[in-house]
Amino acid sequence: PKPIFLKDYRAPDYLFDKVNLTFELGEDYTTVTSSILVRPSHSGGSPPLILDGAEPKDLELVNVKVNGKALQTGDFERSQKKLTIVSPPAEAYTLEIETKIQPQNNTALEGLYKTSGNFCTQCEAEGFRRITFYQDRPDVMARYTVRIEGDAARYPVLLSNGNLAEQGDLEGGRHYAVWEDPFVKPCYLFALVAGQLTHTEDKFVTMSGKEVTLRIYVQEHNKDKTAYAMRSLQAAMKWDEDTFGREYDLDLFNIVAVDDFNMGAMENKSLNIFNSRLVLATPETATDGDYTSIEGVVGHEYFHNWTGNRVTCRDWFQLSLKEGLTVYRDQEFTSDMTSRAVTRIGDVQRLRMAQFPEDAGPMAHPVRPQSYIKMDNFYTLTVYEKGAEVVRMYETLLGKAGFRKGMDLYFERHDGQAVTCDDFLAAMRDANGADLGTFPLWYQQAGTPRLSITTHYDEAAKTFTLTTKQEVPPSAGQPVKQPMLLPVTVGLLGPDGADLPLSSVNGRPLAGPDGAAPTSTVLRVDQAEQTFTFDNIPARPVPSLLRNFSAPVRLTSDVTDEQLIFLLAHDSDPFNRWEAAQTLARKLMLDLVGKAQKGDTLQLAPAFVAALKDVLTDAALDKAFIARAISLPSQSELADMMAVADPDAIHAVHKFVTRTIAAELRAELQHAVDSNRTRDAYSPDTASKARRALKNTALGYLASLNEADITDMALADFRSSTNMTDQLAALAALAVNPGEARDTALAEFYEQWKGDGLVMNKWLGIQAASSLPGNVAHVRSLLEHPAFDMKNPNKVYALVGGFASAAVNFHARDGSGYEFLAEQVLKLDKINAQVASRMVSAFTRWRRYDDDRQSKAKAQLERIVRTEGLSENVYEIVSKSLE
Ligand code: HT7
Ligand code: ZN
Repeated sequence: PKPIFLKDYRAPDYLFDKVNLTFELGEDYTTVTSSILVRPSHSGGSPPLILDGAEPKDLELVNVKVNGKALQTGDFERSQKKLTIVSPPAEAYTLEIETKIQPQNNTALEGLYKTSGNFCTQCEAEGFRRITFYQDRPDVMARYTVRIEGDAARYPVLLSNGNLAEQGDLEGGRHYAVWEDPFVKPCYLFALVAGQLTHTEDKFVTMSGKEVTLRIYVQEHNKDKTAYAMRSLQAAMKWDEDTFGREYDLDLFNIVAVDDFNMGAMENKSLNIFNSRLVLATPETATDGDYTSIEGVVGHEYFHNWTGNRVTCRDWFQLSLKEGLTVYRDQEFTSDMTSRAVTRIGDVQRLRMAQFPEDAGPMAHPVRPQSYIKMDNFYTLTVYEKGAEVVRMYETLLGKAGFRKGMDLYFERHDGQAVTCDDFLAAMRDANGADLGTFPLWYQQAGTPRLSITTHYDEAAKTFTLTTKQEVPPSAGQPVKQPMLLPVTVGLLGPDGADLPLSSVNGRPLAGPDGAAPTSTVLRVDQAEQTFTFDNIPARPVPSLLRNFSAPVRLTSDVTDEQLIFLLAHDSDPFNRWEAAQTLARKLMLDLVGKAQKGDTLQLAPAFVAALKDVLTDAALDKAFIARAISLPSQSELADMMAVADPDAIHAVHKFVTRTIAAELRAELQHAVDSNRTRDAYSPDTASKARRALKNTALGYLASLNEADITDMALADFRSSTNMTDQLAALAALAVNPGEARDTALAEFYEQWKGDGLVMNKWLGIQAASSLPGNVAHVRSLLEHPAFDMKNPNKVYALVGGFASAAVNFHARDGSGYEFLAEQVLKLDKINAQVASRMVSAFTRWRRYDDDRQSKAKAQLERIVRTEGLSENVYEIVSKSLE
């Protein structure tokens, strides 16, 4: 397979002004007729028109006409994945193409496919070419009219983008609907849904007084599970008006929930299609985490209406233009709806746990990648989460008001266009007259910058100096990198823990919005080495560095353990309070890992336990914050920080530290459980979620002690809980230790929930991710369980993905975990290449392990890459991993 390069981008020779699509839905096949008004984009010659398509087995060409006249052999060429109109007219013309497809056999879940008997589409990134031949690229934007015809009994609901223009009955029990979308769009935003669905309806009155009808379509048995998604949608519409002045632009907004979906959701114009796990929620079946995800993802897809749909990407290399920006927007939405500090902590945790490793592995790529084989492989944490951090850095550099000015100019300049990340940067820069220096490098250089900061206090001069050094590590194809502009937010704490006023840095006076000296300032770190000296610092301060995680870097500093404990107790920046505990925990645990590897006895620093106790018992703190602050860094985060990752030693240390904390803070943890249990009816409000988060974190600690009274308590909680958050937390606590209670709880949970596919995914996930020795055999047996289905992505993510996320068993010394994953990847690849490539990605970090594990993982990667008929998706990940 050949890569596609950003540097080869060329504007299309032909534009499509208007597209009429007709779908005749059938059981054996579906006929698609497209009629496109084609216009040459420039004068001078009429080069061949090359259209993208799928292989003949997935897309049958019936006929092609130009201006109503059928083309003869020789006038067009159909190759494996293209249709070429050899000599098209030099003036505007109508191109008509008829194709036949078999959605019922489409297990790849891209293009038009069937899920639970209903038709549905997924066209991003390049799925439209499985429906008909087209210039399948985002810079070809057209107005669409869509006519859908189908059996009225089987498919009573017929939906597409835009407004319903017409509907009626046809002969033979069939009916039709015609949808018109007044906005131009690329084909990746096209959508069609047809089937037996019911809907709930509400409305939203926009800031200009327009009434918008909101509908959520689900299967009949899920009708009572849409209330939270509907509320989230209304909140998102209001938030986008209040925060960015963006109003919804049609009279109807539809969401459809489907069970079989490769990703989370899709922002098709006015017809969002969602994985059902991100729509359906009742207190009994969805956890607090699910509720938070639903609100965030409903918001995310809605926000795409402006950042993605009204202004879209010129090409797929610019994906972060819409995704990084929209993730930033959904993070801000969640912050405003819930707790800003806790949201930021969660977002940074995810970045560190998953994006940092990606940025240090063989698939490392810039936020704007420079090449790809399969675009689906670039819907990555780097493009999404690091991309959001890049957007956040504009906000940090320009201030909230400056960022809003930049957004306004971006929409003013580019509404209705397909643009690039450079256009976004230019809008931010021009709206503020800003000097963004080396900031564009964030779009070009892969890898997480390493920032080290050393400090010096000059008692006599009353100055405090920070010396910064930054380095961007080499990555595939980028051996040498330049320093980038990093906004580093800093505060200095005085001896009483209060922020010191910062009157000047490097001789430049500082002033906050009110003219007074601020207590935080943003340093522009853009050289390999720099110094920043603060004047008028009366006593040696404790520095609070990189407040709110103001740049996505790996920070090291000379801040001592005692200073970290001080920051944990006093920092006015809540993110850095949490970060202080994490930094300390990471240091202590990595040190213990070294000891465990040598077989030394392990001891946990009493000062650390005491600091955690202070947090745990501080009644003034937000309970959700406490839950986060007492949680240990994840095992994958620790592995990522080691020269040679040792999953067994990390697991042993994690277990040891957890148990030691549980034993030493037993009374406080028990109190946290008892005092936060409630008989109140479930509510997903922030305070109630915080209470449950603290209770369940404390329960997790206590369960690690594996004592009979705690097991009895967890089992009683499991049986008496009235919501899924508490029930699943109790099940997870019981599942940590092998034995009767574990088996009983898993069996009871299965009996209670076997009729609910989404809940069963949680049951599969808990078992799959277990660290109990030899779990691979159990996971293998679950492949045959009725609760599992290889064709359903959610189930694969729960069982196969869950297994690969649990380091001890996936990296089992005997190689059984690697063998298991390779087998599943090869099976899956025949069914759904996108899902297979997500699963095979667990192998990408194989070089981080010891020689023995490396050779076993490599053998499996070689086995995969040698396999005949491997998809491009899996090939790209595996071949890059082996490079
Ligand atoms: N923009 C959407 C991306 C998406 C997708 C991409 C590839 C394959 C399947 C997919 N389903 C949805 C989702 C989003 O970021 O909003
Ligand atoms: Zn998105």
